[in-house]
Amino acid sequence: MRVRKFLFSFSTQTSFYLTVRPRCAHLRRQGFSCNTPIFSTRRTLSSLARTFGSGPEAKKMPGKFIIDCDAGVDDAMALLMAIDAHKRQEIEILAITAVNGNTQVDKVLINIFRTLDAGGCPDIPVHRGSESALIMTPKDAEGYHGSDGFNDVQFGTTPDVTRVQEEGAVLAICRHVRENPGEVTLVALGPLTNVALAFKLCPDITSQIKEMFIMGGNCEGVGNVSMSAEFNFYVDPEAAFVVLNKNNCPTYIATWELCYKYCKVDMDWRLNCLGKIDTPQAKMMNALEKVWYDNYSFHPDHFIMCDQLAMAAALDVRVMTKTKRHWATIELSGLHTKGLMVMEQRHAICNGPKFNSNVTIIERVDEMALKNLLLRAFSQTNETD
Ligand SMILES: [Ca+2]
Repeated sequence: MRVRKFLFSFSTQTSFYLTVRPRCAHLRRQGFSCNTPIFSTRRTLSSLARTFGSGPEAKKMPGKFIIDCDAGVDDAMALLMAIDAHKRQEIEILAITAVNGNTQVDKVLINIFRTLDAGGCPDIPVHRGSESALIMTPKDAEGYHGSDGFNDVQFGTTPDVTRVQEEGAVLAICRHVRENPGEVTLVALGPLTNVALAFKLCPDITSQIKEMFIMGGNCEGVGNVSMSAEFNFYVDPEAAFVVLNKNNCPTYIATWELCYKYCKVDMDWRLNCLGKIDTPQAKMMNALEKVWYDNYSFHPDHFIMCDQLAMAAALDVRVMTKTKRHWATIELSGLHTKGLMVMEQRHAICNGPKFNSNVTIIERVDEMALKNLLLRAFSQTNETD
């Protein structure tokens, strides 16, 4: 790498300005296109950390989180990871917003509150969001998490849902971002309906969000709910289209291929290491996932995680060991391809002077770092409340 310009200013806000020589093979592998400068903003420090790997400088600074989810079994585990970081004061969860997806939004709320209670953080604000997709909610996408989103496991108790905030999810997202410009990390773990509505209602926030981490879509055309579409983008493709075409902040995506193909934590570790922890949150997750282990044989030796991967990347940038920038959008009308994430891959365009990426695809994760975050989340005690 040859650095043409390198300017430091050590005042209260360290600025960082750097221009990278085109055709730098190292940066190209990391996802920077030719002629793409690295920005001279505070955001630059985290993007440089992502580019140049591990080390003390790569550790993510404490941040303010909004988590939009359709809980969902894997959402619950991702929430527990965030709750653990919240209790350690590594992050501050400003709000959790519920969206229709794995189940109806009112059941999503119940699952969120059950997870907060198990994690020992019952007072984190929760907001009710959209109860349907922007245009049409597909009816053939439900059921993998049972009718209630938590595999219909009977717990014998019902969480107090009167805690739900009066303010709706979309307004809460807009308000928090505007009150904390440049500081909010938005982690989206369900269909992107709430986020798209927030972008439409308050377009100024698209450039005020610090960064987004999304679980959704696919990078190799492999689907799960249909032959070519991943669940979250399939349920509300128009919302995914709006978000990817309106976003104006670093946007990281954990695709379905990362989940089932490129992240391979073995089931033995899930059952006999993570599964042996005896805490309320571990017991809850074990009960939820046991339904799958007893009834499905899909990749029996492979513990497939989805929302956990996006959350892990948001909590610790060192989780992402390989990323690549792309310009991506969503197929909205294909008979067999509706909801497919389509990425520009034409060589002449991707390497042209006007190429501008809108997403960063997480291609590989550090499985040890991921395991450590899960162990922390399952082992947390409630004594630090
Ligand atoms: Ca989810």
